[in-house]
Amino acid sequence: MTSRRAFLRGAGAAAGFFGASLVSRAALAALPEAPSMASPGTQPPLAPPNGRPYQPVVTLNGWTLPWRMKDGWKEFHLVAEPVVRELAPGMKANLWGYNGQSPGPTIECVEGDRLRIFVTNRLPEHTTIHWHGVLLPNGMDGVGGLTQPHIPAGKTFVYEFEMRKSGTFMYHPHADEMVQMAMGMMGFIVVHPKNPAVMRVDRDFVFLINAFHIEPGAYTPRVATMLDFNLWAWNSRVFPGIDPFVVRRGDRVRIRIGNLTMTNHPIHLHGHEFEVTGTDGGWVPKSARWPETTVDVAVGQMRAIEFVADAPGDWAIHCHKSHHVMNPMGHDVPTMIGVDQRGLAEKILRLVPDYMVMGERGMADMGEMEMPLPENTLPMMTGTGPFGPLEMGGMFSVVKVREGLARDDYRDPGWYRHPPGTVAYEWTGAPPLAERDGGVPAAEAPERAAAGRILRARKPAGGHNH
Ligand SMILES: [Cu+2]
Repeated sequence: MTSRRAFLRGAGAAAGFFGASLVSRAALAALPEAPSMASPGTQPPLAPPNGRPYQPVVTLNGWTLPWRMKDGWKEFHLVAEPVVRELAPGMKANLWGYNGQSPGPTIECVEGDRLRIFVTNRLPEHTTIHWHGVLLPNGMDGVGGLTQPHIPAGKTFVYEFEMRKSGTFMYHPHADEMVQMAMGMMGFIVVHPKNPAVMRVDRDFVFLINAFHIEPGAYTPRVATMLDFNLWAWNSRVFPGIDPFVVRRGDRVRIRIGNLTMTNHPIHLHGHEFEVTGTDGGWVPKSARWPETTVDVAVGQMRAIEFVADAPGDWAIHCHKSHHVMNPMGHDVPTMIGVDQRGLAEKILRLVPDYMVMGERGMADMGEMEMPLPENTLPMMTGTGPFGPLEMGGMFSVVKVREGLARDDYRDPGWYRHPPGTVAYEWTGAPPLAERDGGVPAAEAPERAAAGRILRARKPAGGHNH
């Protein structure tokens, strides 16, 4: 133990002397392997190969970091490094993350486990890792300058602590925080209860809410943005790049949602009621839960929601801030609803032959048109469902509830096939009567007919006022 630490310090010093590119030929032999992930797709849950058993989580568009057991410690190796992350098909971003992706891999362990986490810094600047919500010795808390020296570029530091309680926590730098989090550095920590029967669910998903500011055509986020982010992401993915949550009808489902952006996100699930069963402070006692369909996840919070997936179908799950279910858009879009642009368009078309009249009837047109875009950006409102354009972007996905899936089957089952007669349909009878024209027969709706007469009576009076 002591000799091992001395060895690591020695290796670190040598690496510093030879430069970052030589880090660790020697040290790597002693360090646990640092697996790297090349795919932005949701990886199958990692069944624990050793230690206490548990039901593993599924990281949305992510993965769980393998570990090795050594002398009673679970040893993990995180590598902080620049990564290229596909945010959705058609757009890649130069981010900073861990082990090949942003966010970093999920760290899973069990209450009572002793963790030794090696953190190698391959960034061009120093970093640290703070273990948000974990109860640990002060010197392991990862606040650069306060509880430890920063991890210089090219060096590896070791964190050691025991997981005193189960729950859902997050990790992120506490060093040049605004830049490093704007670049995508964050990850989840799931500590499973010692007794697998406690808080047991059938499917357990995790994702972090994050946000980026990348100008259309650019690849690297702006790092000084405070509010004006234009890519609202779940695990560094935006719709239509976010995988669905595939669940079996009757499953008890948990979704753990952490927010490391700079604003709150009201996450709304369709077709089901859920309860908040956990926060980054721990599990919520049963007596303190109530039914919800929207949970507001404030800045720096985690909320675990649970529901029984009893309704088959494709159920939307999304942030309820409507500008968070859009991809990059100009904020200068004027309200054109009801504005007759015909005269204007004619004049502009003489100068700009490709000019398109937009917004006159709302912005749905934009979801249908595939307009030419700059390289490496995404349409503002996009995606196609079984019935047409979805007109979404950003923080939107679908919970797909299906009959009879295998326990561990998370493959996308395709769109839901609605039983005949269960889809909203067009009325093809007589056209509705225009009540303002006095068309509502008094016998059918006397109060509405009366209202119509009042409207007509008032109109001339209003006109004289001007
Ligand atoms: Cu939001």
